[in-house]
Amino acid sequence: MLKEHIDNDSVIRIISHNDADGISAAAVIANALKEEGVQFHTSLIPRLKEDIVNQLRSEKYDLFIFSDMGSPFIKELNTYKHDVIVADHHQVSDVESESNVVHINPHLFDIDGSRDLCGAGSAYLAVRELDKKHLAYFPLIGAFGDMQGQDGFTGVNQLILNDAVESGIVEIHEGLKIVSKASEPIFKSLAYTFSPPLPGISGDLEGAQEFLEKMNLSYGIKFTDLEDEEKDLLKDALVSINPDIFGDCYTVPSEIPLLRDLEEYSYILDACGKNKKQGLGLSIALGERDQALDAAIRLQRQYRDQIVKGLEWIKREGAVQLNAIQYLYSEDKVLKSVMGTIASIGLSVEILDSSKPVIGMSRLHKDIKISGRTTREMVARGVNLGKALMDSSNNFMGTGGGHDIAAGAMIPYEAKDQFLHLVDDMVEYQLNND
Ligand SMILES: [Mn+2]
Repeated sequence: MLKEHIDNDSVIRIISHNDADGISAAAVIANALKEEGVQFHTSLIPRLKEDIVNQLRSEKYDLFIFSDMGSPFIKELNTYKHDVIVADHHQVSDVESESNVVHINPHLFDIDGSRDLCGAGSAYLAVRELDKKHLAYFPLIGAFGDMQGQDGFTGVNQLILNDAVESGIVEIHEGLKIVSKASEPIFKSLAYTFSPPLPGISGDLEGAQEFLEKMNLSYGIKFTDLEDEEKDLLKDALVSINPDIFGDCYTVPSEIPLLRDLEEYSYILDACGKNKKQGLGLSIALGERDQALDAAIRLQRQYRDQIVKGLEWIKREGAVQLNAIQYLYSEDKVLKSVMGTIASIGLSVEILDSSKPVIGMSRLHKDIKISGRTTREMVARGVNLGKALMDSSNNFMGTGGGHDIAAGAMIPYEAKDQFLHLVDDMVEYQLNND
């Protein structure tokens, strides 16, 4: 379908999610179309809702591409007069697509969409046949954005990695997986490394300084400026905290240093999206540098500071414990903006009890935005947060859903306590009936 539209000089509408995966999804499609000389118009939005789907219907484009979103709206898209491609990896409904809709989603093939393929991966599959293997690094960036690459790539992600390596765009080499090695003083590189987690160091600037001082390493210089034997000393000390800190790094050697590491690239896009500057992220992915990149790095610094503040808050206040879940609630502007992120990191750096899913709640006027996070161990024991948040929010006239390990919802403020108890009961039920 896409090839036909390219041959017919169609103008294409891309709608994608505004997070790192969604920006990467838009980037892989937009770069492919740009190379083919096709005109397109892109919007990056926080979530697709029925009114947006109905509004888009009247726009005069020949083809609509929804990426990292769209699967729940196949029924509506079937009634479009236009051609539509949906490249998503979120849970699907049981409505089958009509002939005007191409639906790409791992769940349709019993592939795990929370682990083995991301939205950018589905988007890549839509353009791959146009001889676009050199763009295969974007789906890997998207996978990192959705926390799929951190323990190595599996499933379809692994096949995409093979494309990327075969085409020569991506190289794999072993190294220390700490962030901003060449751009931040080393104590910040360590404190801003959340994945893999370094308990006592991740998110803790003082902890990172003390750790370095104990080894007589000066914490104010950059990792890249350390002597080789100092690097080895640091590596051994970090490996004893978390062996995963040394392992495969995925790089694009032809990129500038700041964007060379795929995982770091995803964090820069993430910082853009979280600060509502997703367009900036996409322009970088389309090749803009200089001022665009400076602005993105500034956003990233600010965002990292916010995460550190959030983690300090969790350490100070702790989560409120219910039977099967725990929750965080805040009306503070900074904390609200990083709630989902600090819930995830709080679990991984062990300042939150990992045996209970975390429900992060941020008050937005009359509503509460919910970010639910749990661990792979809890999912293996039966927890499905996507289902729990969808069913419980629907009960209070809210909306929700997502993946088993990470999900979101929006509910009216008045329903807060009842909602929490319902989610608590549902998770307890999931654990007892697996
Ligand atoms: Mn995604």
